[in-house]
Amino acid sequence: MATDLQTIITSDDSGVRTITLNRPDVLNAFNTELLKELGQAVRAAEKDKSVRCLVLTGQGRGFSAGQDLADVAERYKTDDPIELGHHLRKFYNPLIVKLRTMEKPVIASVNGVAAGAGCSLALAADLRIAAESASFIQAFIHVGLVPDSGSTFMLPRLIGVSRALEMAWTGRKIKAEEALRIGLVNQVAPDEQLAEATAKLARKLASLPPRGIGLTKRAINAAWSNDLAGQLDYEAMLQTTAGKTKDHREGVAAFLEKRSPKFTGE
Ligand code: LHQ
Repeated sequence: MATDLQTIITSDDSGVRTITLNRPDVLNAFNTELLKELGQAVRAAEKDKSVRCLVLTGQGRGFSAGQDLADVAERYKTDDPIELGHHLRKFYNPLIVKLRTMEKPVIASVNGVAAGAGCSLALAADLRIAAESASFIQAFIHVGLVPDSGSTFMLPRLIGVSRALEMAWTGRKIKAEEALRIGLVNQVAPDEQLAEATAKLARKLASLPPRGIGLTKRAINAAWSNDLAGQLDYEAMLQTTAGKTKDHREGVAAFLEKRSPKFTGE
């Protein structure tokens, strides 16, 4: 693993790769360096067969406060002002697509505030565990922008159209407890137990059959645009693939032999 990283920290444990955003002084706001390093680290996690679950979290008291606005302001002063659409297409959009389509579970362990594109990053994960003190803010409107980095796609799917619009229009801070109630997060843990709760879930997911896990993500993603007949057919196709894995045979044998299965990813 790379050791010269400036803006993220990566670590491995029991098939779980954790990427920690590491600009705590600015609540892990995204500057270009962070976007580049995060993009590279996510691509590496996808390729590495030993990684069976990816966790994203933040160093310090924030998860991420979104785009670094000081960086944006600096660029507006120059002859080469930042063009936001270009910046999104170059850095954020490929990252969000990768997280949504990589066939491994991605958990956002939301340790503090997730605002703007930082909120979008949390939404792009498959599962979210929030610390009690964490919060979610669609901050875009406060700086005259529209939600980006997939927020307009994920938010209505997770919490419904009206709640999504309310969050996006008002930029209201949603605390962890409300986030759990409306389905924005899967779990809330006391602050001091967040890392442990995340590790428990991540290790569990990492121990399950990787093909089954990955193809399930593919199927659920496809369901957003398929009709029933198409989805049933897609399930049948994916099941043909899953049915040919050794892990499937192992699961069946373990059940009949009344023992725990050992999944290898084959
Ligand atoms: C920050 C930031 C920040 C720089 C806190 N930048 N320094 C846009 C453009 C381009 C393409 C991609 O997409 C986007 C989408 C976006 O992400 S737009 C939305 C950007 N984010 C925001 O508008 C959120 C701005 N931050 C806040 O509203 C507050 O900081 C929150 C509510 C997140 C946290 O409030 P507090 O807990 O009171 O912390 P704080 O405001 O005191 O922040 C701590 C430090 O972090 C502070 O620095 P300082 O030197 O004063 O201690 C902030 O300036 C810095 N910081 N967010 N996005």
